[in-house]
Amino acid sequence: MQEFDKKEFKKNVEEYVGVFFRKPIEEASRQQVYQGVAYTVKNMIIDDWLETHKAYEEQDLKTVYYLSMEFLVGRALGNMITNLKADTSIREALEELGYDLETIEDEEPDAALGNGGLGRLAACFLDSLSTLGYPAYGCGIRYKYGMFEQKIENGYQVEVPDNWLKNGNPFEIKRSEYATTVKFGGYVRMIRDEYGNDRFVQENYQSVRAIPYDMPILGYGNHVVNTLRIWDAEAIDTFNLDSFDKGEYEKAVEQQNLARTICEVLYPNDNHIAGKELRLKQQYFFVSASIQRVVAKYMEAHEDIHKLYEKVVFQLNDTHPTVTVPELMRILLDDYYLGWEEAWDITTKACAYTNHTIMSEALEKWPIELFKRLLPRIYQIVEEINRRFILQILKEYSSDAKKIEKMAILYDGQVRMANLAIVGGFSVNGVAKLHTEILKKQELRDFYEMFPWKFNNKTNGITQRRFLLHGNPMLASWVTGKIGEGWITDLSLMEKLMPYTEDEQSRKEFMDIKYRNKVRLAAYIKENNGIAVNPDSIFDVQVKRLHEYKRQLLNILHVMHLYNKLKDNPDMEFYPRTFIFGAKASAGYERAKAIIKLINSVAEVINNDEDIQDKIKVVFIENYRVSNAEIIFAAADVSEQISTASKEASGTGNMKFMLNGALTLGTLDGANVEIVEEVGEENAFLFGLHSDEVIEYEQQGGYNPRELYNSDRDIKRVVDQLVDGTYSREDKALFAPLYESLLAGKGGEPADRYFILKDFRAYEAAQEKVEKAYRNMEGWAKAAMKNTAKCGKFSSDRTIEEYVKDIWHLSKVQK
Ligand code: 26W
Repeated sequence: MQEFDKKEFKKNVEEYVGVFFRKPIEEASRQQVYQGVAYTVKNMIIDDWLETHKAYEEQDLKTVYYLSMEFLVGRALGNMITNLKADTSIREALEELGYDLETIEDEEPDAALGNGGLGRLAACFLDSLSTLGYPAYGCGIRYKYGMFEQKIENGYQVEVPDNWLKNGNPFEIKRSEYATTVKFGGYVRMIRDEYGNDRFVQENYQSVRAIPYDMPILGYGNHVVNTLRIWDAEAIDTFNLDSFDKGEYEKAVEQQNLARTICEVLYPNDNHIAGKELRLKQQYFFVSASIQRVVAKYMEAHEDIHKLYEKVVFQLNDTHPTVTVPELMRILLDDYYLGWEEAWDITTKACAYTNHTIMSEALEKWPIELFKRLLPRIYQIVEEINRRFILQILKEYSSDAKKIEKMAILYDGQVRMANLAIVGGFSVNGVAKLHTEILKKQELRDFYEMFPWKFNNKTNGITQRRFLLHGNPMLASWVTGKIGEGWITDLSLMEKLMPYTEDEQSRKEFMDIKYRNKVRLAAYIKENNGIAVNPDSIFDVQVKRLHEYKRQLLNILHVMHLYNKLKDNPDMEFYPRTFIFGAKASAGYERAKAIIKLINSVAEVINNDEDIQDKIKVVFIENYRVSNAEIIFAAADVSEQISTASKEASGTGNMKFMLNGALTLGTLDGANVEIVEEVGEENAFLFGLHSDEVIEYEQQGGYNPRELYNSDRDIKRVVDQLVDGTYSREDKALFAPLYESLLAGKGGEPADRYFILKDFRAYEAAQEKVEKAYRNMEGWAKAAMKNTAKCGKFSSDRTIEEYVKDIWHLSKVQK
């Protein structure tokens, strides 16, 4: 890349606007200027992109292919400018053109090709891989509609389609030259080839053309550009639509429909499977296209397919891309004519699986009938993998019949994807220490016993480039002023801030920045929600997907309880507090949607009650997503991480808050455990049941919340307020399903399955400690700074280095 030339930059922006929109820049809309800037910035990295890939080829480097149904990358422009280190110069250039950088950045829609944690983790990993200089591809789907846009109407969530491509995507490049064909359905026929070998061919199938689109992933200040390759489907035009042959005509139309639907929309479920046929089509579609391309590319530069695993490793982001295992087998067996053992040796040395959840409703299982009908050849291969695996089980545990029941890949009419992923790869990892332990001891215990060497932990991380450098520029430059800019690529250097926690002036500066970030968020809330919030109040924030196990309900019940106390006792000591929520609920998840409505109803009542004198404010931020998350984390005082212990595999929001100097109020769940290990218990607020206690209760079928309800008047009061019209005057039954979930359960599920009432008093006590701690501003400032100073471990750079060392075995590119 050449030196940044401001004049040249402005000229380029003007030229793009002229060529695309036939307008002088003075008359262009903001969106048009954004397009001009985006193309100009893309142009600045094109040479680096080419050179990076040339270097990979020349150095013949092993590459990781991160296979994921989701990449929640968010906006690209600001991130690229940051990683180009061109922030100041581009800001200046734009100002000379009459625009500020933030306004232009705001024109870009988020690339919301993911639900939540799993997709955002994939995006952080790509950022780290490029910054560290490792050869990597992200492989995924180019959904036409990403995560839905959330509108709140009359307190209810309304889902609006996210048409993120409507103005085009300046950063992508269509690579038609790498298109491949993916086949569905039909049947498999065995034929004998000319050498007398049995061969399997799929016939009478439907096929679609898979077309890759590449997006550049730029490393920080190192000119390394990796690729996020997402696939779109197009119809294959081999049939003449005017044909009089009815069968051919129908087939052509069916194939067109298949191509139209596959990449239409991201399934908006998080931690819950809907078991839809189209989803399995999506999975096979992007996996087959990716693996075919990877093998072809490998063979362009190498002779021996047997050594594929020396240059290629596939990381499966949860079980969603698990058909990688049989698809690679298929290619090796049917296209390269390898024997089973040879093919299995290569496959199991090339695939590795990450588990992201222990929620049983998220464990993927496909009905055999569906799997076989859609993927007949793949199913045959899975059958053979299963047959051989069962023989292995019998050999090792001949007397134990239960083993087969628990471990078989095909069982009870279903294909169990986690079992396939574990058997078909060399590595299984959890995403936080506690999570990995639970996998080993509970969920995957039998597999751990059989293959202990496969199991390992990789505690998640986040990229400080997006969530501090870009999201919180004031704090970022303060940190750089104190300790230099090394932290941007080595977050462990944040430790160097520790001495400043003892310095009064530094504490003042730190809290002053927090205040200004609160003012920034308050302005955002005013503009987007019309609610005025007080930046002097405690900003207490819970932003994440809405799920019962994450216990937004516990948070809002506690707010209702505080409100009761204040009403009873208006003069009680009370530090003003703003409770901020942001969360999307899956479209079909009724209880989650009821919780959103409840939060909004509680907000409506409390925010408009003059008796309260603005001591409590409740805000539900509409359409929580990566772009507004950056603003929210920067402004938080309290980070709510209150999942039922054992349920949150890791959490990554918890790390983003910590980085930005918020104190964790949480359970000993997921990565909270490690956060507290780093920062010290005295700088966090822990409460609630431990994971082993939760697991023990669960094994006994739950606990009895009625007893608590009957014996604790305050608990009874808030629970009753769900159904007495306090928050639903128009319809008392509105929140009855929530009331029921706490006291009765439904369809055999235990009452208060997530221990909300059980943990209520402990949570209240922890909240009281928060208030007390905040009154001591000096102490709070110290603790907040320590959170920032001790967050080094939680960089995704550290996580990636661990994956490289223990699983992928990559080398850095020499540039
Ligand atoms: C099939 C439907 C479905 C969709 C998404 C099932 C499961 C998922 C994901 C595995 C859910 C998910 O995002 N899990 C989150 O992964 C994060 C990254 O590791 C963790 O930090 C979160 O704790 C975990 O909930």
